[in-house]
Amino acid sequence: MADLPDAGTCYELLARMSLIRRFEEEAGRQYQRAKAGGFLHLGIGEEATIVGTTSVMRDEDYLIGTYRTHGHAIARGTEPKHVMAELFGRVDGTSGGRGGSMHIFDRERRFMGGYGVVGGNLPIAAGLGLSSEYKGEDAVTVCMFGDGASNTGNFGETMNLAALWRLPVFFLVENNLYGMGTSVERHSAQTDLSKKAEGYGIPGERVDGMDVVAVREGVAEGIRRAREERRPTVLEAFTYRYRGHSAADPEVYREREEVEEWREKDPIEAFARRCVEAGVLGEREVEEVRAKAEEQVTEAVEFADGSPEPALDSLYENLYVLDSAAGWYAVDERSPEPHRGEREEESMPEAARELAEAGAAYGGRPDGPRPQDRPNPAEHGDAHEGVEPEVAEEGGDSPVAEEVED
Ligand SMILES: Cc1ncc(C[n+]2csc(CCOP(=O)(O)OP(=O)(O)O)c2C)c(N)n1
Ligand SMILES: [Mg+2]
Repeated sequence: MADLPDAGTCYELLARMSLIRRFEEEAGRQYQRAKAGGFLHLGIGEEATIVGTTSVMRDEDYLIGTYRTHGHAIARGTEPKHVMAELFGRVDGTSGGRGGSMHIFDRERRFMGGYGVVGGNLPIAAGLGLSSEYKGEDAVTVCMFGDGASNTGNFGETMNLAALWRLPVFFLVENNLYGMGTSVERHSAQTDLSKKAEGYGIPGERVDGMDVVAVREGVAEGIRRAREERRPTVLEAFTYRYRGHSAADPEVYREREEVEEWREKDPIEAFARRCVEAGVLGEREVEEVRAKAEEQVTEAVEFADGSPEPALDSLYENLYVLDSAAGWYAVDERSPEPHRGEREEESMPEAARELAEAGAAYGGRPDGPRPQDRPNPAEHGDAHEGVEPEVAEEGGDSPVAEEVED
């Protein structure tokens, strides 16, 4: 068993894990009260994997995760009140209330999200690694994803480029034994997930994801390899979510006894016990950590509740890209003439107008019209007005039309 770090670090690890646990318990409660909308995926039980990982990252390093990332943001230093406000869909949320639970984001702390598409964060991690490489930065990108995500095409494509281009990326598989209701044995031909990138020459290790100290050690080595040797690693951390996949999960795929067994290995209880038995922390400190977490989460709920809803006329803001990535994007495949909401191209330079006429959509420019100055399609009827929807001819065999009728 890996040695305990110094008392200050132990205190900090316990405090972070306890805060995340308390936060998520409360998030679940607020969801049931309909204060938080959309989907809600809790990582209760996975705190040692999360905190063990972030605790050995530098401020300059990037982190990107999945849709189960309230804890990851808090572990990176995002204030719980801003995460709670995001769950509540309020303006003080990390994404101004637009992302909700699945899209927590904090650019300042280099937490690059919350990502809803399973495996979709992997290529983005490679991109972040490539940008660090390109800019000659020392930063490492840590990419965390689930066991289920290791089956996606993105996994192979990302591993290939990460190895080929020697990107400073570290991959951590949060193996909680299930992808929704499907166990690893039933969803992955190779059940040793640490071996899944072996063919690309990427080394893999396995670690007890319920042991925060073990995770720290494994991750520290992987990050070192990425930073110094420019070589990626896959670390598979065995962990467990005590709650369902999302808030709406009847959990028919696992036995109650299995959950109980894993509860015995509760990463927070186990670590607190170990610290006390080793004389590194006192009972009083463990109690203090709990009380502080309680206090912070109560404050977070009050803050989120007091934060305003986004204004209705801001509905069309921030739809495309950040100001720093201005440009034209070929996303409009409707018809070449300008549509409602795109009138600003009248004041655009010739090149931009040509792009618009060729069917590109305006993605925002720092010196261009602000989104709120554009006509609001909601006030003027359907933004797609004038475009005939594709309708199956009578007697036609459109499967879509049939499905609708069913
Ligand atoms: C590309 C894609 N396919 C399917 C889904 C639906 N889906 C959401 S979560 C999930 C399971 C993923 O499991 P895993 O990667 O193990 O992560 P965990 O939820 O266990 O943290 C699936 C299939 C999705 N969001 N994206
Ligand atoms: Mg999983």
